[in-house]
Amino acid sequence: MTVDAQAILDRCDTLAGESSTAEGIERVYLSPEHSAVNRLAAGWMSEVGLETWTDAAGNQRGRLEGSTPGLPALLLGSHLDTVPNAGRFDGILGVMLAIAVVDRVRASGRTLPFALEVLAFGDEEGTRFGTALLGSRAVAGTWDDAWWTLADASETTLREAFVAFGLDPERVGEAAHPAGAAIGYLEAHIEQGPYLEEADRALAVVSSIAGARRFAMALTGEAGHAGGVPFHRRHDALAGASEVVLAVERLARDAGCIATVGRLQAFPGGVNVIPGRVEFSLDLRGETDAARDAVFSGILAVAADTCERRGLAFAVEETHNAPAVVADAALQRAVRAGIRATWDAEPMTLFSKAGHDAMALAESVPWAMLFVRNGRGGISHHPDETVTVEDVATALDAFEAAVLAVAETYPA
Ligand code: HGY
Ligand code: MN
Ligand code: MN
Repeated sequence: MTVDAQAILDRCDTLAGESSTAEGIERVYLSPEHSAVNRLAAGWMSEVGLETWTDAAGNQRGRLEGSTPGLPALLLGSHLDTVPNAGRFDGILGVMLAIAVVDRVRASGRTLPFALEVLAFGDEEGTRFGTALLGSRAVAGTWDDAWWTLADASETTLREAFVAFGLDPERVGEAAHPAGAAIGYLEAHIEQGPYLEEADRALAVVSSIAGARRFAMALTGEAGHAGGVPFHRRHDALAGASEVVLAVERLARDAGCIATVGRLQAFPGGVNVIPGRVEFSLDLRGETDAARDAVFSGILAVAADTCERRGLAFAVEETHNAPAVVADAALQRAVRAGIRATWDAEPMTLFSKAGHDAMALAESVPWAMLFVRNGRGGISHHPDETVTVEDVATALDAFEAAVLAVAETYPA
């Protein structure tokens, strides 16, 4: 009996129990919870015949040889880390589907013209250190040593977190797959949007992923007495930031991009004190980098004008930048073939405004993605994230058929 859809959902529930918070799910890179889910994933990988290891960046990996040992691998995977108060399927479902596909291939007795590698990435979200895709960028060979000094909320640096997790920072490069060692990357992921549900479809192939940039912004004015300082003498950083936040929404919407201020803090934070400083985040995405960057220029112009009028100072630091990427045409065809194998004759295609590890892998290998319907309005980064066992079963059939479709056309 191979790993079926119900077993996949049960495993997502098991992993949901590995959280740093008593309420909700939060699991960040290089945490004890990350270590725990790596162990669980390694066990399930071993059960289906994968040789497992934790790589030099803390990703949990498994490999099943092809027709002869040492062949280049088709990579299958997603991530096991989460945002705060997460759902139980974002990333996790893709890793569990990848393991189940390997189980099906092995149980069928087929040997493929390539190896299969399952990758459970440790940091897609960037929740702990702000910069995202750290695990998958290590595998893609695009690690940036400037990241070592990134610090989390407790001032622990990435370098210190590596050592505490049992990793050697000097060896992070060993996580990268050597040139020619991977033929491509396929990722199955819950759709983080409403479009499959609206179309009453279970699956879609992803055409491209939005380019994303993240920033830490700050406005500095002058704290003061909430009663004693008349309006004309104020330099209220929160009133200024509020103008900028509304401009973020307006400019992104007008340009067909999407932007979010997810975190904002006013200092000193007294209810009877005019905020002297506000720090806030900006998450900005666009189908093209040019459209996204034009919105950013507009936001900077509004910030400059607001600061001029209100006597504020403005500071901005970029914390993440991942270019828009287009899925490989041949691998998209394989995913479409997989979807057709589930009696969906006209596979739906979606552009992903959500970021994925595929953006990092795109730097080194061709990629494609399979989206799985997310019930309840497509809500994600939220406990109400939902998939049905029927859709997971359909996704498993499609993902397996997509892998076999790659095998039929390989080497291209
Ligand atoms: O933010 C994103 O789009 C992804 O879920 N990390
Ligand atoms: Mn996410
Ligand atoms: Mn994700």
